[in-house]
Amino acid sequence: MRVFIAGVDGYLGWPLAQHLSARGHEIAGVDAMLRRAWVAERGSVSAVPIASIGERLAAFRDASGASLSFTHLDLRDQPKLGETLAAFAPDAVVHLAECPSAPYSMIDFEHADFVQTNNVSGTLGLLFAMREHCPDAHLVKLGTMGEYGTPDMDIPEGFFEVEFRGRRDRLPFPRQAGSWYHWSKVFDSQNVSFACRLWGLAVTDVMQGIVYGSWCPPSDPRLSSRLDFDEAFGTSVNRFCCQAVIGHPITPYGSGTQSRGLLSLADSMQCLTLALEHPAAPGEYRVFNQLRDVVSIGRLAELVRDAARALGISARIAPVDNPRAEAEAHHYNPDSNKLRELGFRPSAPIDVELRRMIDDLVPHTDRVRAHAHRLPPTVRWEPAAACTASAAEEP
Ligand code: USQ
Repeated sequence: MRVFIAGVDGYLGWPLAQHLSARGHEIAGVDAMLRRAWVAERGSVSAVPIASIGERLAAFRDASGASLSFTHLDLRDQPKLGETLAAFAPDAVVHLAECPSAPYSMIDFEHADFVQTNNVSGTLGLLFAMREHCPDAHLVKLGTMGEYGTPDMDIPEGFFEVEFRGRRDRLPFPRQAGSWYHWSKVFDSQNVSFACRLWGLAVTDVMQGIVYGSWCPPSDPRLSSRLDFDEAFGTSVNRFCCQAVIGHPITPYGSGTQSRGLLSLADSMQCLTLALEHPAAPGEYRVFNQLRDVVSIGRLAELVRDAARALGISARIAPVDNPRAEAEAHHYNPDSNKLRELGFRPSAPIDVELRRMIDDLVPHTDRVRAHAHRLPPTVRWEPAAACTASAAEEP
Protein backbone atom coordinates (compact mmCIF):
# COMPACT_ATOMS: atom_id res chain seq x y z
CA MET A 1 0.00 0.00 0.00
CA ARG A 2 1.20 3.56 -0.67
CA VAL A 3 0.85 5.47 2.61
CA PHE A 4 1.21 9.24 2.89
CA ILE A 5 2.04 10.36 6.44
CA ALA A 6 1.34 13.99 7.33
CA GLY A 7 3.47 14.77 10.40
CA VAL A 8 6.16 12.19 9.58
CA ASP A 9 8.82 13.92 11.75
CA GLY A 10 6.75 13.63 14.94
CA TYR A 11 6.64 11.36 17.99
CA LEU A 12 4.20 8.98 16.24
CA GLY A 13 4.91 9.74 12.58
CA TRP A 14 8.57 8.74 12.54
CA PRO A 15 8.07 5.31 14.15
CA LEU A 16 4.96 4.75 12.01
CA ALA A 17 6.97 5.27 8.82
CA GLN A 18 9.47 2.63 9.99
CA HIS A 19 6.79 0.21 11.19
CA LEU A 20 4.79 0.40 7.94
CA SER A 21 7.88 0.16 5.77
CA ALA A 22 8.95 -3.01 7.62
CA ARG A 23 5.54 -4.46 6.64
CA GLY A 24 6.23 -3.75 2.97
CA HIS A 25 4.28 -0.50 2.55
CA GLU A 26 5.66 2.36 0.49
CA ILE A 27 5.90 5.65 2.41
CA ALA A 28 5.85 9.33 1.55
CA GLY A 29 5.79 11.95 4.27
CA VAL A 30 5.38 15.65 4.82
CA ASP A 31 6.10 17.80 7.85
CA ALA A 32 6.34 21.52 8.58
CA MET A 33 8.97 20.73 11.28
CA LEU A 34 6.93 22.71 13.81
CA ARG A 35 7.14 20.31 16.75
CA ARG A 36 10.88 20.91 17.02
CA ALA A 37 10.21 24.67 17.04
CA TRP A 38 7.43 24.51 19.68
CA VAL A 39 9.54 22.51 22.11
CA ALA A 40 12.44 24.94 21.57
CA GLU A 41 10.02 27.86 22.14
CA ARG A 42 9.20 26.29 25.53
CA GLY A 43 12.94 26.19 26.30
CA SER A 44 13.11 22.41 26.26
CA VAL A 45 14.48 19.49 24.25
CA SER A 46 13.53 15.90 23.51
CA ALA A 47 14.98 13.66 26.26
CA VAL A 48 16.08 11.21 23.57
CA PRO A 49 18.32 13.07 21.08
CA ILE A 50 16.85 13.09 17.58
CA ALA A 51 18.61 13.32 14.24
CA SER A 52 17.98 16.02 11.64
CA ILE A 53 15.42 15.13 8.97
CA GLY A 54 18.23 14.57 6.45
CA GLU A 55 19.97 12.11 8.78
CA ARG A 56 16.65 10.41 9.49
CA LEU A 57 15.95 9.86 5.81
CA ALA A 58 19.46 8.42 5.29
CA ALA A 59 18.96 6.06 8.25
CA PHE A 60 15.56 5.01 6.89
CA ARG A 61 17.20 4.09 3.58
CA ASP A 62 20.03 2.21 5.31
CA ALA A 63 17.61 0.25 7.51
CA SER A 64 14.89 -0.57 4.99
CA GLY A 65 16.60 -0.40 1.61
CA ALA A 66 13.67 1.78 0.55
CA SER A 67 13.53 5.53 0.28
CA LEU A 68 10.99 7.73 2.01
CA SER A 69 9.92 10.56 -0.22
CA PHE A 70 9.84 13.61 2.07
CA THR A 71 8.48 17.11 1.43
CA HIS A 72 8.82 20.01 3.87
CA LEU A 73 5.39 21.60 3.85
CA ASP A 74 2.59 23.02 5.93
CA LEU A 75 -0.83 21.47 5.26
CA ARG A 76 -2.21 24.99 4.91
CA ASP A 77 -0.12 25.42 1.74
CA GLN A 78 -2.86 24.11 -0.59
CA PRO A 79 -1.02 24.22 -3.94
CA LYS A 80 2.11 22.47 -2.63
CA LEU A 81 0.07 19.88 -0.72
CA GLY A 82 -2.00 19.18 -3.85
CA GLU A 83 1.12 18.70 -5.99
CA THR A 84 2.70 16.39 -3.42
CA LEU A 85 -0.42 14.23 -3.04
CA ALA A 86 -0.95 14.04 -6.80
CA ALA A 87 2.67 12.99 -7.36
CA PHE A 88 2.55 10.17 -4.79
CA ALA A 89 -1.03 8.97 -5.49
CA PRO A 90 -1.54 7.37 -2.06
CA ASP A 91 -3.87 4.52 -1.18
CA ALA A 92 -4.03 5.87 2.37
CA VAL A 93 -3.30 9.13 4.17
CA VAL A 94 -2.48 9.30 7.90
CA HIS A 95 -3.01 12.75 9.42
CA LEU A 96 -0.77 13.32 12.45
CA ALA A 97 0.27 16.86 11.53
CA GLU A 98 -1.29 18.87 14.35
CA CYS A 99 -0.24 20.72 17.46
CA PRO A 100 -0.99 18.10 20.17
CA SER A 101 -0.64 20.09 23.37
CA ALA A 102 -3.44 21.13 25.72
CA PRO A 103 -1.19 23.32 27.93
CA TYR A 104 0.36 25.06 24.89
CA SER A 105 -3.12 26.00 23.69
CA MET A 106 -4.00 27.41 27.13
CA ILE A 107 -1.06 29.87 27.40
CA ASP A 108 -2.88 32.92 25.99
CA PHE A 109 -5.04 34.07 23.07
CA GLU A 110 -2.18 33.88 20.56
CA HIS A 111 -1.44 30.24 21.40
CA ALA A 112 -5.12 29.22 21.50
CA ASP A 113 -5.69 30.93 18.14
CA PHE A 114 -2.57 29.38 16.62
CA VAL A 115 -3.44 25.84 17.75
CA GLN A 116 -7.01 26.05 16.49
CA THR A 117 -6.08 27.72 13.20
CA ASN A 118 -3.18 25.37 12.55
CA ASN A 119 -5.17 22.25 13.36
CA VAL A 120 -8.56 23.10 11.88
CA SER A 121 -7.26 24.82 8.72
CA GLY A 122 -4.60 22.18 8.17
CA THR A 123 -7.21 19.43 8.34
CA LEU A 124 -9.53 21.34 6.04
CA GLY A 125 -6.65 21.84 3.60
CA LEU A 126 -5.94 18.12 3.62
CA LEU A 127 -9.63 17.27 3.05
CA PHE A 128 -9.88 19.59 0.04
CA ALA A 129 -6.57 18.32 -1.38
CA MET A 130 -7.75 14.71 -1.00
CA ARG A 131 -11.05 15.49 -2.72
CA GLU A 132 -9.10 16.93 -5.64
CA HIS A 133 -6.16 14.55 -5.96
CA CYS A 134 -6.90 11.22 -4.23
CA PRO A 135 -10.63 10.95 -3.42
CA ASP A 136 -10.41 7.16 -3.18
CA ALA A 137 -7.63 7.13 -0.57
CA HIS A 138 -8.55 6.12 2.99
CA LEU A 139 -7.95 8.87 5.55
CA VAL A 140 -6.83 7.85 9.04
CA LYS A 141 -7.19 11.01 11.12
CA LEU A 142 -5.77 11.25 14.62
CA GLY A 143 -8.33 12.56 17.08
CA THR A 144 -8.27 12.22 20.85
CA MET A 145 -10.21 10.56 23.66
CA GLY A 146 -10.17 14.06 25.17
CA GLU A 147 -12.88 15.07 22.68
CA TYR A 148 -15.44 13.25 24.83
CA GLY A 149 -14.35 14.75 28.16
CA THR A 150 -15.52 12.84 31.22
CA PRO A 151 -19.34 12.42 30.98
CA ASP A 152 -21.11 10.57 33.77
CA MET A 153 -21.84 7.62 31.49
CA ASP A 154 -19.92 5.05 29.44
CA ILE A 155 -18.30 6.39 26.25
CA PRO A 156 -19.17 4.59 23.00
CA GLU A 157 -17.03 4.64 19.86
CA GLY A 158 -18.18 7.89 18.29
CA PHE A 159 -21.93 7.30 18.04
CA PHE A 160 -24.80 6.22 20.27
CA GLU A 161 -28.47 5.39 19.95
CA VAL A 162 -30.70 8.07 21.51
CA GLU A 163 -34.44 8.17 22.09
CA PHE A 164 -36.00 11.63 22.40
CA ARG A 165 -39.74 12.39 22.41
CA GLY A 166 -40.59 8.99 21.05
CA ARG A 167 -38.11 8.99 18.15
CA ARG A 168 -34.78 7.17 17.96
CA ASP A 169 -31.61 7.99 16.03
CA ARG A 170 -27.92 7.10 15.94
CA LEU A 171 -26.13 10.37 16.70
CA PRO A 172 -22.59 11.53 17.42
CA PHE A 173 -21.82 11.11 21.12
CA PRO A 174 -21.52 14.57 22.75
CA ARG A 175 -18.09 16.13 22.80
CA GLN A 176 -17.07 18.06 25.95
CA ALA A 177 -13.42 18.90 25.47
CA GLY A 178 -11.28 20.43 28.23
CA SER A 179 -8.77 22.66 26.42
CA TRP A 180 -8.63 24.84 23.31
CA TYR A 181 -6.45 22.10 21.78
CA HIS A 182 -8.97 19.34 22.52
CA TRP A 183 -11.73 21.53 21.03
CA SER A 184 -9.67 21.86 17.82
CA LYS A 185 -9.90 18.07 17.50
CA VAL A 186 -13.69 18.23 18.03
CA PHE A 187 -13.99 20.77 15.21
CA ASP A 188 -11.81 18.51 13.03
CA SER A 189 -14.08 15.54 13.69
CA GLN A 190 -17.11 17.55 12.59
CA ASN A 191 -15.36 18.75 9.42
CA VAL A 192 -14.01 15.30 8.57
CA SER A 193 -17.40 13.62 9.02
CA PHE A 194 -19.06 16.34 6.90
CA ALA A 195 -16.48 15.89 4.10
CA CYS A 196 -17.13 12.19 4.25
CA ARG A 197 -20.89 12.66 3.81
CA LEU A 198 -20.41 15.34 1.15
CA TRP A 199 -17.70 13.81 -1.01
CA GLY A 200 -17.82 10.12 -0.14
CA LEU A 201 -14.34 10.04 1.43
CA ALA A 202 -13.44 6.92 3.45
CA VAL A 203 -12.40 7.95 6.94
CA THR A 204 -11.29 6.43 10.22
CA ASP A 205 -11.28 9.01 13.04
CA VAL A 206 -9.09 7.65 15.82
CA MET A 207 -9.93 8.78 19.36
CA GLN A 208 -6.55 8.01 20.84
CA GLY A 209 -5.73 7.96 24.54
CA ILE A 210 -2.41 9.07 26.01
CA VAL A 211 0.48 7.41 24.21
CA TYR A 212 3.64 6.65 26.15
CA GLY A 213 6.96 4.98 25.57
CA SER A 214 10.26 5.31 23.77
CA TRP A 215 11.26 4.27 20.27
CA CYS A 216 15.02 3.72 20.29
CA PRO A 217 16.02 0.98 17.82
CA PRO A 218 19.42 -0.23 19.12
CA SER A 219 20.73 -0.62 15.55
CA ASP A 220 20.84 3.11 14.76
CA PRO A 221 20.17 6.14 17.02
CA ARG A 222 19.13 8.15 13.95
CA LEU A 223 15.96 6.01 13.93
CA SER A 224 14.97 7.07 17.47
CA SER A 225 11.78 9.05 18.01
CA ARG A 226 11.55 12.13 20.20
CA LEU A 227 10.37 11.93 23.81
CA ASP A 228 9.28 15.17 25.42
CA PHE A 229 9.00 15.95 29.12
CA ASP A 230 8.34 19.71 29.33
CA GLU A 231 4.98 20.74 30.76
CA ALA A 232 3.46 21.44 27.33
CA PHE A 233 4.68 18.68 25.02
CA GLY A 234 5.50 15.96 27.53
CA THR A 235 2.45 13.88 28.37
CA SER A 236 1.91 12.57 31.88
CA VAL A 237 3.48 9.11 31.52
CA ASN A 238 6.58 10.26 29.65
CA ARG A 239 7.01 13.17 32.07
CA PHE A 240 6.71 10.88 35.09
CA CYS A 241 9.42 8.56 33.70
CA CYS A 242 11.76 11.50 32.96
CA GLN A 243 11.11 12.87 36.45
CA ALA A 244 11.92 9.48 37.97
CA VAL A 245 15.25 9.07 36.16
CA ILE A 246 16.60 12.42 37.39
CA GLY A 247 15.30 12.04 40.94
CA HIS A 248 12.71 14.80 40.49
CA PRO A 249 9.47 14.04 42.38
CA ILE A 250 6.74 12.56 40.17
CA THR A 251 3.95 15.16 39.83
CA PRO A 252 0.36 13.88 39.74
CA TYR A 253 -1.89 16.93 39.58
CA GLY A 254 -4.45 17.42 42.34
CA SER A 255 -5.92 14.31 43.93
CA GLY A 256 -4.64 12.14 41.07
CA THR A 257 -8.04 10.45 40.88
CA GLN A 258 -8.64 11.59 37.27
CA SER A 259 -8.58 8.56 34.93
CA ARG A 260 -7.39 8.34 31.34
CA GLY A 261 -7.05 5.72 28.64
CA LEU A 262 -3.45 4.85 27.83
CA LEU A 263 -1.56 2.85 25.26
CA SER A 264 2.08 2.30 24.48
CA LEU A 265 3.76 3.66 21.38
CA ALA A 266 4.16 0.07 20.12
CA ASP A 267 0.43 -0.53 20.59
CA SER A 268 -0.39 2.75 18.86
CA MET A 269 1.67 1.58 15.85
CA GLN A 270 -0.20 -1.73 15.84
CA CYS A 271 -3.61 -0.02 16.00
CA LEU A 272 -2.90 2.55 13.29
CA THR A 273 -1.63 -0.26 11.07
CA LEU A 274 -4.79 -2.29 11.66
CA ALA A 275 -6.91 0.71 10.72
CA LEU A 276 -4.87 1.20 7.53
CA GLU A 277 -4.89 -2.46 6.52
CA HIS A 278 -8.69 -2.72 7.12
CA PRO A 279 -9.86 0.53 5.52
CA ALA A 280 -13.22 2.23 5.91
CA ALA A 281 -15.55 1.91 2.91
CA PRO A 282 -16.09 4.85 0.52
CA GLY A 283 -18.40 7.34 2.24
CA GLU A 284 -17.97 5.63 5.62
CA TYR A 285 -17.01 7.74 8.64
CA ARG A 286 -16.03 5.36 11.41
CA VAL A 287 -14.66 6.14 14.85
CA PHE A 288 -12.28 3.95 16.83
CA ASN A 289 -11.47 4.53 20.50
CA GLN A 290 -7.78 3.65 20.63
CA LEU A 291 -6.58 2.80 24.13
CA ARG A 292 -5.49 -0.18 26.12
CA ASP A 293 -5.65 0.47 29.90
CA VAL A 294 -7.76 2.89 31.90
CA VAL A 295 -5.66 4.07 34.84
CA SER A 296 -5.93 6.91 37.35
CA ILE A 297 -3.09 9.43 37.29
CA GLY A 298 -2.26 8.65 40.93
CA ARG A 299 -1.98 4.92 40.15
CA LEU A 300 0.13 5.78 37.13
CA ALA A 301 2.54 7.71 39.34
CA GLU A 302 2.85 4.60 41.54
CA LEU A 303 3.47 2.36 38.52
CA VAL A 304 6.27 4.65 37.33
CA ARG A 305 7.76 4.88 40.83
CA ASP A 306 7.74 1.06 41.11
CA ALA A 307 9.20 0.56 37.61
CA ALA A 308 12.04 2.95 38.48
CA ARG A 309 12.65 1.22 41.81
CA ALA A 310 12.81 -2.17 40.04
CA LEU A 311 15.73 -0.70 38.07
CA GLY A 312 17.47 0.55 41.21
CA ILE A 313 16.37 4.19 40.84
CA SER A 314 14.85 5.69 43.97
CA ALA A 315 11.80 7.63 42.83
CA ARG A 316 9.18 9.43 44.88
CA ILE A 317 5.79 11.04 44.30
CA ALA A 318 4.87 14.60 45.30
CA PRO A 319 1.39 15.72 44.16
CA VAL A 320 1.12 19.35 43.05
CA ASP A 321 -1.90 21.68 42.81
CA ASN A 322 -3.83 20.91 39.65
CA PRO A 323 -3.13 23.70 37.12
CA ARG A 324 -6.01 22.48 34.92
CA ALA A 325 -9.77 22.86 35.26
CA GLU A 326 -10.80 19.21 35.02
CA ALA A 327 -12.96 16.74 36.94
CA GLU A 328 -10.78 14.76 39.33
CA ALA A 329 -13.43 12.34 40.63
CA HIS A 330 -15.43 10.98 37.72
CA HIS A 331 -16.80 7.91 35.94
CA TYR A 332 -14.63 6.68 33.06
CA ASN A 333 -15.52 3.60 31.05
CA PRO A 334 -14.86 4.02 27.32
CA ASP A 335 -15.62 1.26 24.81
CA SER A 336 -12.66 0.10 22.73
CA ASN A 337 -13.82 -3.05 20.99
CA LYS A 338 -13.52 -2.17 17.33
CA LEU A 339 -9.73 -2.44 17.14
CA ARG A 340 -9.80 -5.65 19.17
CA GLU A 341 -12.30 -7.05 16.66
CA LEU A 342 -9.83 -6.18 13.88
CA GLY A 343 -7.14 -8.16 15.71
CA PHE A 344 -5.48 -5.72 18.17
CA ARG A 345 -3.51 -7.80 20.66
CA PRO A 346 -1.84 -5.53 23.24
CA SER A 347 1.90 -6.11 23.41
CA ALA A 348 3.88 -5.79 26.65
CA PRO A 349 1.95 -4.85 29.82
CA ILE A 350 2.34 -1.33 31.16
CA ASP A 351 4.93 -2.16 33.87
CA VAL A 352 7.20 -3.81 31.28
CA GLU A 353 6.83 -0.86 28.89
CA LEU A 354 7.60 1.60 31.70
CA ARG A 355 10.80 -0.25 32.64
CA ARG A 356 11.82 -0.33 28.97
CA MET A 357 11.26 3.42 28.64
CA ILE A 358 13.16 4.20 31.84
CA ASP A 359 16.05 2.01 30.62
CA ASP A 360 16.12 3.97 27.34
CA LEU A 361 16.09 7.27 29.26
CA VAL A 362 18.91 6.54 31.69
CA PRO A 363 21.70 7.34 29.17
CA HIS A 364 20.09 10.76 28.62
CA THR A 365 19.73 11.75 32.27
CA ASP A 366 21.97 14.81 31.84
CA ARG A 367 19.81 16.24 29.02
CA VAL A 368 16.70 15.95 31.15
CA ARG A 369 18.41 17.30 34.25
CA ALA A 370 19.68 20.33 32.30
CA HIS A 371 16.06 21.19 31.44
CA ALA A 372 14.45 20.17 34.75
CA HIS A 373 13.21 23.75 35.21
CA ARG A 374 10.74 23.02 32.36
CA LEU A 375 9.05 20.24 34.38
CA PRO A 376 6.84 22.18 36.87
CA PRO A 377 3.50 23.34 35.48
CA THR A 378 3.22 27.11 34.88
CA VAL A 379 0.25 27.27 32.48
CA ARG A 380 -3.00 27.51 34.43
CA TRP A 381 -6.60 27.02 33.21
CA GLU A 382 -7.75 29.99 35.28
CA PRO A 383 -10.55 32.51 34.90
CA ALA A 384 -9.36 36.04 34.07
CA ALA A 385 -9.63 37.34 37.64
CA ALA A 386 -7.45 34.52 38.97
CA CYS A 387 -4.88 35.06 36.19
CA THR A 388 -4.69 38.74 37.09
CA ALA A 389 -4.34 37.89 40.78
CA SER A 390 -1.53 35.37 40.24
CA ALA A 391 0.25 37.75 37.86
CA ALA A 392 0.03 40.48 40.51
CA GLU A 393 1.60 38.17 43.09
CA GLU A 394 4.68 37.54 40.96
CA PRO A 395 7.82 39.28 42.25
N1 USQ B 1 -1.11 15.29 34.55
C1 USQ B 1 -0.57 15.17 35.80
N2 USQ B 1 0.74 15.48 35.98
C2 USQ B 1 1.54 15.91 34.96
C3 USQ B 1 0.98 16.02 33.66
C4 USQ B 1 -0.36 15.71 33.50
O1 USQ B 1 -1.25 14.76 36.76
O2 USQ B 1 2.73 16.19 35.20
C5 USQ B 1 -2.53 14.94 34.37
C6 USQ B 1 -3.41 16.02 33.74
O3 USQ B 1 -3.92 16.89 34.70
C7 USQ B 1 -4.49 15.17 33.08
C8 USQ B 1 -3.78 13.87 32.74
O4 USQ B 1 -2.57 13.85 33.48
O5 USQ B 1 -5.50 14.86 34.01
C9 USQ B 1 -3.43 13.74 31.28
O6 USQ B 1 -2.60 14.80 30.90
P1 USQ B 1 -1.55 14.61 29.73
O7 USQ B 1 -0.72 15.84 29.67
O8 USQ B 1 -0.88 13.30 29.83
O9 USQ B 1 -2.52 14.45 28.47
P2 USQ B 1 -3.46 15.49 27.74
O10 USQ B 1 -3.18 16.90 28.08
O11 USQ B 1 -4.86 15.01 27.96
O12 USQ B 1 -3.07 15.29 26.23
C10 USQ B 1 -2.36 14.16 25.75
C11 USQ B 1 -1.77 14.51 24.40
C12 USQ B 1 -2.88 14.81 23.46
C13 USQ B 1 -3.83 13.66 23.39
C14 USQ B 1 -4.33 13.29 24.78
C15 USQ B 1 -5.15 12.05 24.83
O13 USQ B 1 -0.92 15.64 24.53
O14 USQ B 1 -2.36 15.10 22.17
O15 USQ B 1 -4.89 14.08 22.61
O16 USQ B 1 -3.20 13.05 25.61
S1 USQ B 1 -6.38 12.15 26.06
O17 USQ B 1 -5.74 12.51 27.34
O18 USQ B 1 -7.03 10.85 26.14
O19 USQ B 1 -7.28 13.20 25.66
